[in-house]
Amino acid sequence: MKKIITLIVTAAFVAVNHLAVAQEKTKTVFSFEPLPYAYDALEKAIDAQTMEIHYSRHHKAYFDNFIKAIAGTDMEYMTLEEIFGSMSKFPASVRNNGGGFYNHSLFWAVMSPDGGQPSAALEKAIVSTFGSMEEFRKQFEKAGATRFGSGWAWLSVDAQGKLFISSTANQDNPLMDVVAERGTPVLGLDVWEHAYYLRYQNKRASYMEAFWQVVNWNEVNRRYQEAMGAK
Ligand code: MN3
Repeated sequence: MKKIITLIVTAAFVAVNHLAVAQEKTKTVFSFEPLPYAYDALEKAIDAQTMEIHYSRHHKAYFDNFIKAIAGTDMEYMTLEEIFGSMSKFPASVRNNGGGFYNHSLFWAVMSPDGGQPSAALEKAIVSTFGSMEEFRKQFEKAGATRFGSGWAWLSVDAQGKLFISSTANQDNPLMDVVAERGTPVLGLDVWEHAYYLRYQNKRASYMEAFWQVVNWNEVNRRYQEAMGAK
């Protein structure tokens, strides 16, 4: 009898252990989300052809190459935030394509043809950090304008809950441990030439100025609130 009970207990233990391993080994679902508006929805700032090429070719290629780069590795079980937090341990293909996948997903979300206004909380934080909304826009545009070559301009929340503006090269972002100024991005602007060249040619400054007309403040407000809630 004792032997049978031991067997049952052992079997149950093995089963529970298997279940725990199976749960631990659930792959993360990375999905290529549809653009939340039509290609021509942001015409007042970005033309439809640029949007179509940018989303369906550039962004899609980053996504596909990221999925290939993590295939068969532990990264298939990690979130993007976890991967970025240990970015220095992983290959450049993951940094470039995982960054490209995340950055563009954020970029589409923080734009909209009708994006509302900064919330009272966000506007207060922007004014207390940068002096005024106007000064914030100026500093953000400067971060993009002074990025030599390709990269991004960001508004992020740091570990102390303070806003800061930064710029990263290529497809890096403030979540990565390889980046000097780290935080949670709430607004990002792609300043690669592919983001603006058809309409603006080499006039990056004009593109950045037009960007404010299509910022989805409702989404930026949501991301700001979420980042502050996590402090
Ligand atoms: Mn891009």
